[in-house]
Amino acid sequence: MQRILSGVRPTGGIHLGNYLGAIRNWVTMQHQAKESLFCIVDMHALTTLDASENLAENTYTIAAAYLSAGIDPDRSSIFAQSHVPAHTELSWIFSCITPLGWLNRMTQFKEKAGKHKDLACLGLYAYPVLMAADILLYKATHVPVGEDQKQHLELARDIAGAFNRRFGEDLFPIPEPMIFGTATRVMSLRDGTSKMSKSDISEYSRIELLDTADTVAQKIRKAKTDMEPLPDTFSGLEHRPEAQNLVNIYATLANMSPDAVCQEFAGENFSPFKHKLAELMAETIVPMGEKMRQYLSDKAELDRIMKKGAHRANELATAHMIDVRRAIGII
Ligand code: AQP
Repeated sequence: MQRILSGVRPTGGIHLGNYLGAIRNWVTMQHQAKESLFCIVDMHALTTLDASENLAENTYTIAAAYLSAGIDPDRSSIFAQSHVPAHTELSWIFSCITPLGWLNRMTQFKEKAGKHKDLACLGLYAYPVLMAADILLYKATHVPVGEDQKQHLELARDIAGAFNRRFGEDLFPIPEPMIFGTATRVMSLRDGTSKMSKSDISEYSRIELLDTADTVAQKIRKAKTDMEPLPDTFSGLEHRPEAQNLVNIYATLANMSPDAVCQEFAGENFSPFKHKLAELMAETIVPMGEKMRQYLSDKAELDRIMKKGAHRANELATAHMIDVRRAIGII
């Protein structure tokens, strides 16, 4: 792998889905790639920014989560997206070659805009174009993300191809999505048909990386399940989305197959399973949360790490934007 890039929006409540679906994979991949860049995509957070949210604190929290999960700042660049102005410059250039028809297909816009599409901001609609710029600015070859970002990644590939054809130069490599593991789509603990999300109004829908062991246990106890016992194979969980989700999370945390988890608890009700799941989860989450609190108590250190990351990111971006401007004819 030549160069990997990924990011998380600092929208508060970073959760188990962000960790298992994305960040955990980055930790391994940083050792396999020639170069890795992980940004805190604060410009993306503006698309849904709530007046009550503290963007600055959330930005530090995501940086602390990267470090606590095992991203090594001496190996990978950790930085805030807004500290590299070329993201928005390239995004504008891409906006001028991206047909509206491509954006109209984006399901995440429809989900996030909800019933009041006309009131949604332009930034939310253009979000996938900025995401394409995030990736292509660094000529990233591999992008490790959760399943929900697959469509945006396909758009980034289309935009790279469109730019290369329009300006007759292969300036942008076509990035490969890296969506793997048993937790590519961790679902809400309250509704097994919607994904675990930072913006869900119910805190009981997600396990946050800063949750204590007691909170984790309480959220798992209250997690929605059904009255049936656990079957001896995963396929026996058909039409039971909440149970499927919990078994998948268990399998990922314990490094087991979902079938092996079902075999272990076959015929039992959810109570002993949930008890063990809460323990497993706390073993992963609680030490990470403690490290995050330590990092968060030293913002100067987080600033230093993000400044170093932004320096490297700006170096790559500046060199690449010279080629982009030349290809277009911007003098
Ligand atoms: N539930 C999930 N399961 C697996 N992976 C997930 N990711 C997000 N939710 C899940 C992955 O986490 C990375 C960062 O996501 P993001 O913060 O950029 O935005 P998102 O995908 O919209 O995540 P959220 O948590 O739902 O945030 P809000 O509510 O603010 O929009 C991505 O790789 C994503 O795939």
